[in-house]
Amino acid sequence: MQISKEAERLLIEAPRPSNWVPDEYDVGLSDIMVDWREAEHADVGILGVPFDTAVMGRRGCRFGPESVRSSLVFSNVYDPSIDVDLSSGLIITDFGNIDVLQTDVLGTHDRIEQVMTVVFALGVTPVIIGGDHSITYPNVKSLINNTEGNVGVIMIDGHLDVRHSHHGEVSSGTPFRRIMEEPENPVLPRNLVQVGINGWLNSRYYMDYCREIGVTVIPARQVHRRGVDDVIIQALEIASDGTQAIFLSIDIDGLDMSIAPGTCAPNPGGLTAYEALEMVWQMGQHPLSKGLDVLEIAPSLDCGGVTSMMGAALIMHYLGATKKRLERQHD
Ligand SMILES: [Mn+2]
Repeated sequence: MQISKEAERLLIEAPRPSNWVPDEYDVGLSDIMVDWREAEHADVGILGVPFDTAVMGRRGCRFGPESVRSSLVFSNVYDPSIDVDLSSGLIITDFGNIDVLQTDVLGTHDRIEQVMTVVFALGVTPVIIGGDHSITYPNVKSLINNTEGNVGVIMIDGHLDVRHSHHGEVSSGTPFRRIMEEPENPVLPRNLVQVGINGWLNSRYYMDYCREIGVTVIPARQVHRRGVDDVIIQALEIASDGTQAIFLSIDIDGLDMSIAPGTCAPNPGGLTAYEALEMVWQMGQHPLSKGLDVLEIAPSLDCGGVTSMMGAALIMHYLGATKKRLERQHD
């Protein structure tokens, strides 16, 4: 694949994890990945964004791409629970990490937009490993740059992330207001769904704002009580209504703190592993699904690496779902 020199200059090769214990009958994700420079095409492209300057609380998610990648290497490419085998039929590459500016939030967002706009233009489905939640703005912006018509967004998060600012500046708490305030409104409030939002972590003021403009907020408690399948159907209906593309954004703090402790602001009562995996599996198969980011995993705050492993499992489920989606499109 050919990408512009400008975009290529902003990519840094990711280190290849080396702690794999070989078994001739195991196929790991790293065994099937292709080098994007040599491949004619890729279905999925992994990108790391090692950036956490926009986190106002406990930092550390700049090391997320490294730790999630080293969990990904332990992933076998077959999952009996969904009966998907990635060893054929899905071309996956790793573009490496975007060369971020830890001293400059908006400058970093510009760089992400430059690279991601090129990646979407190749027809690749990106899986972005963050990094803090501020980067969903350039991720979605890049999808908008490649979409005729509106874009729907489903986010999994403990927090609404629709703040005006932190001290007048863009932060990891502002991306969804920024997206909805883009000129010409390519992401309408009625096409934004927020799942996993939870108690004692949000302001009434911002909840009222979401209600007033028509954003759909589904707190984690509602997911537990209604059942995840019902929530998935509703979220996909809303995000696909009149849109041409759906972006899925996962802040790992949408998941319960027992399975995702390694993050800035953990979530007591958040989504279970099953609920989150099922959401990714079903939502990723939707014909409009165009990309995923998995954010806010901070290995320095983690316990035994479980949060990185959870992030890796969500990514694997999205890869499985993407394979199913593409198979259906080719039929
Ligand atoms: Mn968030």
